Amino acid sequence: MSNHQTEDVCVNDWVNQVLDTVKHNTPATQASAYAPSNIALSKYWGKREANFNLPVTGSLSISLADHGTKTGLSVIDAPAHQVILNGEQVGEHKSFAIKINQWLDRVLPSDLKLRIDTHNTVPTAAGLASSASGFAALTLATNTLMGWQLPEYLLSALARLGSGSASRSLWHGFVKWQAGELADGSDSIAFPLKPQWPQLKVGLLTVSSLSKAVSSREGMGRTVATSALYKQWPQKTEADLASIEAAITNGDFETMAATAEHNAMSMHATMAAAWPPLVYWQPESLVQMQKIWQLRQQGLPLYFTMDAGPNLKLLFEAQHQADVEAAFPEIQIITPFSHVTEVRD
Ligand code: 2P0
Repeated sequence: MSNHQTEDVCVNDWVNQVLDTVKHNTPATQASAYAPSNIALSKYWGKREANFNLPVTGSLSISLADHGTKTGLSVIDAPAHQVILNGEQVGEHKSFAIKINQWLDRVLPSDLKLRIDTHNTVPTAAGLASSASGFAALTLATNTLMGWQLPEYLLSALARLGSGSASRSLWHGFVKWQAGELADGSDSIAFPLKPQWPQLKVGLLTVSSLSKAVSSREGMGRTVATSALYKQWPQKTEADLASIEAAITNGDFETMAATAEHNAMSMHATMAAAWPPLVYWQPESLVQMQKIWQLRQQGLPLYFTMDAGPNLKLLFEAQHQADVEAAFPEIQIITPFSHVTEVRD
């Protein structure tokens, strides 16, 4: 048996162990769930183990309210699952369908086949990760369909098996994913943080809607393997995470947003030092960064973060929305805490 197959067996053993604890009810005929996208303020970049998607460090995110994924599941009488994305059937050999099928085959009885109807409410052009909200919605919907009634920490761990950042997308508001230490990842789980920040705004600034040439998964692997600067990253990002968490508790916008921007720039520096170099920015990304730095110099409390793509996510507070809209007429603004009543304990 190859190493990869052995590790796959380990993941399946862990899943079976978790699902052995639940009552095996007859599945419902259909179920659906919604999960928001999330933007990390301190980033997940690098895995200590790839089969369980275990991160080198913790990370902390803000969920994007009604920007996310709604997934409907229905039991079908067919030899294979059918994956539908935004109304169109996805071929079984597409990586999107392969990842979903792999996740479902781990958690479902082999004779149960589903139609998976996935709708992203995030404009694809904004380049927001849909794998996070996608796997979170799939996990929540499967939990309902199968009547598992699993606790949220286990749902977070199951969502992580699909995509690391999905572990953070089960909740609205601020969410922390702790790295954990155990080999099977049972302590590498996310949970929502209590503080809410109704004035907080996230502005999506789309620089390019082209799909990226290098996936996050490949990009982080390359960075860990070849970037000398990556050695500095775990310490830097853990310090940033602590500082952002404290700033959120204290309602200290400047510290929270400045640390998030610094964290994103540091992550991109580790990528640039990888080989072959990994630069997700477009020239226009830098133009927008310089515009933000200039506005900040003029006194506007405006910061940004960036992920594995060329688009910027601006961070500011409600009282500055008119100034931000005047400077960036094309910006799309999200109020993460517009849905505070939906935040689950
Ligand atoms: C994050 N990103 O914390 C970071 C910042 C991208 C840059 O999580 O391999 O799609 O499925 O675990 O979750 C994107 O990585 O990667 C990501 P996998 P994922 O949001």
